Amino acid sequence: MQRLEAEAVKFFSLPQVEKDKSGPANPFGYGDKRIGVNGDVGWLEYLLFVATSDPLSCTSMTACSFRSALSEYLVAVRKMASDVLRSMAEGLKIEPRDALSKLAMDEHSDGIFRLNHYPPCPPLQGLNRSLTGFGEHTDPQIISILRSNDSSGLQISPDDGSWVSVPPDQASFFINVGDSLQVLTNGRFRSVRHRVAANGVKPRVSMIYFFGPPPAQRIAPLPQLMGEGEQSKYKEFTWGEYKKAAYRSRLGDNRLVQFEK
Ligand code: GA4
Repeated sequence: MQRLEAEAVKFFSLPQVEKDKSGPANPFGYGDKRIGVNGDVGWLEYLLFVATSDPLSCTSMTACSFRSALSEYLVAVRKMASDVLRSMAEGLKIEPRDALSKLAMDEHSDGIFRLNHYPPCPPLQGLNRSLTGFGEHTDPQIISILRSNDSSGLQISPDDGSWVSVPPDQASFFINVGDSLQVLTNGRFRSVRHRVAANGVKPRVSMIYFFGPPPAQRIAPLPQLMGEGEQSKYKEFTWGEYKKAAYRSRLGDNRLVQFEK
């Protein structure tokens, strides 16, 4: 965690021309303020990677130390996600216990890794508002595992429309339920809207692994979880179809609503 954070800080402190050589993120690579391809912006810069299970190759020494820290982190975070999903299956009394974890751990599963850097934002003198670091949204995948440095900003929205700050803790992981897990559990686990408020003082660095299933995976409530007579709340779709629709949407859109019955 610390090595990867240090490598990320090193990368983000490179001159802009150097960072631009790894971008623009479309959708993968280095991105500066633009989020996705549909006009969303935030007060951050980031690196987005497709997180495959293949070892990553590297061309220079700097790239090598970054990539080795990244591969090591990815191996460990995948193991953690598998354990978390197993515990969730246990909590839901689903058999087999790997019913959820195998979707995210399959060799064809669609993982994305994101390193975000939120620089301190300029004071908004006279304006009674703050800049948005990363606008409110839900994650389309199954679960996301976030770890940040000791800097605040992450907020979640319970159903009543309020916003609650998640206290920063660099020794903890924040596990977020994504849209796909909401469907797989027929709404028992809820995909949570979250956002990052820009901070005027301390730079925030976060690393997030988004666990997506294989593209051909059908996303529907697990039959072993359904009660007698319980109907699916959602129309049928595959992860590939959902992801395609998600990437055409704006960040803050409710992406599940068009799949609700
Ligand atoms: C939100 C969750 C992940 O950060 C992400 C984001 C993706 C992107 O940054 O390219 C999206 C966003 C996220 C959902 C809607 C689309 C796609 C930006 C955007 C406007 C990597 C993901 O998988 O979906």
